Amino acid sequence: MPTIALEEIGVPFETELLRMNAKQHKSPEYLAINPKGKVPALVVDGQPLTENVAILTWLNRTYPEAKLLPKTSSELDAVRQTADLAFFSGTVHPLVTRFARPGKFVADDQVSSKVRSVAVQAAHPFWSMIDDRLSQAHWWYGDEWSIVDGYLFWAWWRVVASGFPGVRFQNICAHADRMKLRPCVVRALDREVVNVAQLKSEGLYKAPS
Ligand SMILES: N[C@@H](CCC(=O)N[C@@H](CS)C(=O)NCC(=O)O)C(=O)O
Repeated sequence: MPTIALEEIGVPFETELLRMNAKQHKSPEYLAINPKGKVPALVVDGQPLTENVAILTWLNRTYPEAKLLPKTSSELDAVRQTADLAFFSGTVHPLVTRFARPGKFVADDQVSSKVRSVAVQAAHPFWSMIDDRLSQAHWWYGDEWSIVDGYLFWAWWRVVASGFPGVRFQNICAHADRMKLRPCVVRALDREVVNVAQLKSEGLYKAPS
């Protein structure tokens, strides 16, 4: 999602493809950037910033004209936006990972299919809550698009591409369709196509399960 945010801002930036199937995110070069071995990391003037919540918050503060998050009138409302980003980062994102890449957690095929079904059950109330929220408005914050929509879209796109039958959550599906029309998302997905082609050419692409 930092890619969606950076595309929305319109500032020049470069992305670096990490070959996770070749464990490049655990290489000494990458660990020097992010010792946690996690993606994403944003390097600003040679200084790395990690964690989606921090990266998106920093981008919002640095480029306020891009309106990645709606303007707030109190400190409490501003921190509530952080809570929304943290919800996607700390609750939704890990459940999506357990569904999309269960083999990361357990090698045994039967156990990993159990990981997937537990992730589906655990995620259900959250998808329902999000779907209800989107029945009231087009975007997470009503009429105003924000990068929280970007995080939701990323999570949904990933889980559906991995075989999650998302059709019962009609409002999230409609949200994803709206997102795909936004130029920042079109450009971010174009970058993804280039990355997938590159990984395929190197024999390092693993299709979502
Ligand atoms: N808390 C981190 C988590 C990021 C995360 O889990 N990224 C995944 C890719 S979507 C990752 O780096 N996985 C590699 C691994 O865990 O080995 C954040 O929000 O930035």
